[in-house]
Amino acid sequence: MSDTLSPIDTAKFVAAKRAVEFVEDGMKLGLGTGSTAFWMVRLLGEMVRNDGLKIVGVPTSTRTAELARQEGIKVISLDEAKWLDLTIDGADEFDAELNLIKGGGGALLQEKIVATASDQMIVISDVSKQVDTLGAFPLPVEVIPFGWQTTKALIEETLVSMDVLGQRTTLRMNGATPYVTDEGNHIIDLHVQRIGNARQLALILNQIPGVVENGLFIDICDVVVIGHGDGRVETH
Ligand code: ABF
Repeated sequence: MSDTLSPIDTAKFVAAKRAVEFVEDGMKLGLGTGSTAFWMVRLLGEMVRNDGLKIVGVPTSTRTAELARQEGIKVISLDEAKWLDLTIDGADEFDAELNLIKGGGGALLQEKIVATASDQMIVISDVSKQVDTLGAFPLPVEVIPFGWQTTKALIEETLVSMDVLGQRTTLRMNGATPYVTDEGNHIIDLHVQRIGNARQLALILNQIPGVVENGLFIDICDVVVIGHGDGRVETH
């Protein structure tokens, strides 16, 4: 599967390969979304088909559910699983405290619910996602469709009033029409550049009426497995 990969795909592959070493027979797994997580799903599929690995998976998006079923992984709902042993997922950024920005793939709501309902969360990532301070990647915020443009204005007003790092915060819907999530909600991207207090921002955002969830994962990730283009892998 990994013979002629580009450096970036090599990094994602080796991170996924290390992460699936944590998977044991009988586990109930949260299956992440994104290109790195998709390597993990494919590797688990091989283990199910070739080694008889017995697992069930709760996907964090419809596209992960489709891939998992194609790979022969038994897919169940989170309500059927009730609780998970381990979630393996990607990220858009991670810092030294293993706090994350996630949701660039538009799946942050299911990802955060599934990761929180797990005994352990492992993030798999290429080294380019490692940052000193979160924020260079636009922070996705999921809002309900009702009055979403007003909610966007409320978010901007709140961020300016709390003077997020004293920098002009720009909000942008990705593209002319908002991205619609699996739940039919919209995603607003916060271009803050540097988030000085991610914990505070995460709490304040979710107090704003109309906001469903945001892409800051604080105190949720337990381990980050970092892949490099030369095949090296490190675990933090
Ligand atoms: C998903 O993985 C999203 O939360 C995040 O945006 C994405 C990262 O994608 P990739 O692995 O393709 O870089 O969990």
